[in-house]
Amino acid sequence: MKTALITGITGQDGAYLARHLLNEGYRVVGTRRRSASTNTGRLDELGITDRVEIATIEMLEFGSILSALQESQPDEIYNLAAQSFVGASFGQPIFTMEANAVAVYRLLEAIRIVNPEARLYQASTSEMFGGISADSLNETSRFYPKSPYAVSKVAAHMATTNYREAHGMFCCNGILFNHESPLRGAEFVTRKITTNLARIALGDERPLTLGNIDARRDWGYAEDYCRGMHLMMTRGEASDYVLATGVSISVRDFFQHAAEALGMEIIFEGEGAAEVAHDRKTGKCVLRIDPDQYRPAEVNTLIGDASKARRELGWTPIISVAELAEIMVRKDYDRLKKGEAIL
Ligand code: F7E
Repeated sequence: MKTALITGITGQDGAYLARHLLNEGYRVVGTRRRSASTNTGRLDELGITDRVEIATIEMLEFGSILSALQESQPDEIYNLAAQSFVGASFGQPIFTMEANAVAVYRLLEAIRIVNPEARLYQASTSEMFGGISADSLNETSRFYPKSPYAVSKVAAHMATTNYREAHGMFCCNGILFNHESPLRGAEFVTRKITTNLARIALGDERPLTLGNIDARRDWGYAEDYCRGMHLMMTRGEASDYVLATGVSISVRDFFQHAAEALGMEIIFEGEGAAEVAHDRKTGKCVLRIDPDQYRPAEVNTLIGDASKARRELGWTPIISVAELAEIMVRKDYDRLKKGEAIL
């Protein structure tokens, strides 16, 4: 039986990956930070809390990572722990660099010391391309990070590649474009849209507020992407892979898909910060723009080209963005209707 260590197991990707690996027959050890409360909501929702071992780890502490590796003796390590909110990284650039980049060096060093044969998956991101305007971004595209988050992820990406080249370790970077699900954190735009539309559909009068609704993203379904992470780790040789759908739509279009799935008929009026959206059926104002949500530097458009993953891993995303919006908003509607808490 193989052992997988997943840092950040309590997040969206950690939960889906844990379930996938359990189904593949792995022993799964997940790490989380020490805190007063244990947030296993996503693992509970997938019904796997009792099937994973939870270890406490502090990614800012080298000794803590070293002990976790010595105790769990993993064959595969999936580093999903991060400060993953791009917007927040502008206010916390140093913490973001520590948690997302320096921590990866600690992990790489610890693996090299404890067991250099262990395989590492590093969660890289499409945000690294940031300001590159290309129709389709792949593993050879240039990086142009536009936020402290993206800068930290470029550093981690390069460190991971360097350990592969310098020490011959099996280290791969998964360059994942945005991937969402009903388990997505409520502060990310897709989930913010679906939780708030569900609330409005159930009678709440307060409109949702968003920032730049013209930003375009290549949104896929998180479970598809977690399957891809595992495929990267089963190869004979380590390499880096883009996972993306190849379709990019705006925040405005995602909002529209989700609203339509709840039976709303959306009409947009006005421009820029004065733009609003109404539901034609009820006459309710459902969306306003809040300029406080604008980022100091924005990534306008991202579209990925996953042809290497398709060719070498046989990976293809299954769920389209319109289906994704529908799955998410229906789930949030059902949760709120039953009086359940939003994860
Ligand atoms: O923003 C715009 C915002 O926060 C998407 C992370 O998982 O994916 C994620 O990063 C877009 C941006 O995701 C609001 O300005 C408008 O253009 O959902 P997001 P992200 O920044 O793309 C990548 C791949 C990662 O690696 C990251 O860890 O939506 N937007 N209005 C808004 N965004 C938010 N959050 N809230 C708004 O009100």
